[in-house]
Amino acid sequence: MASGSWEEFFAVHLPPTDFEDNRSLLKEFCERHDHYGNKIVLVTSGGTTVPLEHNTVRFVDNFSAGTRGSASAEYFLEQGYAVIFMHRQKSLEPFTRHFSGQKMMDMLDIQERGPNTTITVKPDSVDVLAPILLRYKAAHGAGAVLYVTFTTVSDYLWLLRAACECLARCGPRAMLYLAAAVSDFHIPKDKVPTHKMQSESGPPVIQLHLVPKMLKPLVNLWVPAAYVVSFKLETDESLLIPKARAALDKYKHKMVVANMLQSRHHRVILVTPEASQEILLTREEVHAGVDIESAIVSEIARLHAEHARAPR
Ligand code: 9Z3
Repeated sequence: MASGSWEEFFAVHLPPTDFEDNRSLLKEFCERHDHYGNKIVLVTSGGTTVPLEHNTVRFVDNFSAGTRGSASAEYFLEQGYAVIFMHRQKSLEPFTRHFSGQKMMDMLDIQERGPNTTITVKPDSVDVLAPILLRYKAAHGAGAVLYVTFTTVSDYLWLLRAACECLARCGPRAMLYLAAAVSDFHIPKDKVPTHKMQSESGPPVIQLHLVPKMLKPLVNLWVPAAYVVSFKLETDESLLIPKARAALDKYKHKMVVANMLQSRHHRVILVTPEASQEILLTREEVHAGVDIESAIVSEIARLHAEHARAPR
């Protein structure tokens, strides 16, 4: 077993405590939707943490709020997919993302009448809430969405492999849409102190190691027939397309969605082995609150349908 390999990672790092429960949920969900011949997508969303202590007080984190993943999950449901929404605990979720912060409170009215107090949705907020609530009820009522959560990069990788093992049975009807911002670096288990680091011990020297690349076994071994879409984030525009193309060459998957940190909510480039296609929102669309994920998902769903239809 090569040092730093994915096999070594799973041999050394223990699964999260809720792993078996999540595995059962994933298995049941995939079997059910496979039975009905449904399209099924795994959407990963949000950032991962890298704990600095086993009894974790401090950790390394990243910027991702889960906007991309949570919005995309809604559009996949609209496109008729069954959706596994694998997200960082406490990051944005489909449907409720529209009411994060104080927005929900501002939509409500209260009539205080002691034990007969009533709370109502303000009439002009009903127009906003009703369509979202209807879509939420329809998705949950149909059992079309499954939520599973991770926090650390290790939790994420365990869950990702388990989800892939369950999705494999769905063949080309399965899609992986890997929008989570997964740390490239971590601290191997044996280098992480058990207890909270003490300042009396002086400034800590922390060496991060590379997280093994999981895209290779994922594409080659875990879900070889699936339509795999990875994401590439850069802050230097000159690296964006070359790195997206390098990833496609290396892993031989179907698409890289390339985006820049600064413009990610209004511009992405869909890079495939054959072509690249920019999706750009106009200033008016941004002001009107259009989600770029609507266009991303409809184009990817179209390409996935072609892939699923192709003779093999
Ligand atoms: C993305 O590029 C996503 O689009 C974002 C979405 C994380 C930028 P938000 O959650 O942001 O809406 O705030 N995801 C993948 C980013 C990533 O970490 N990719 C790595 C890389 O580029 C590893 S696959 O090398």
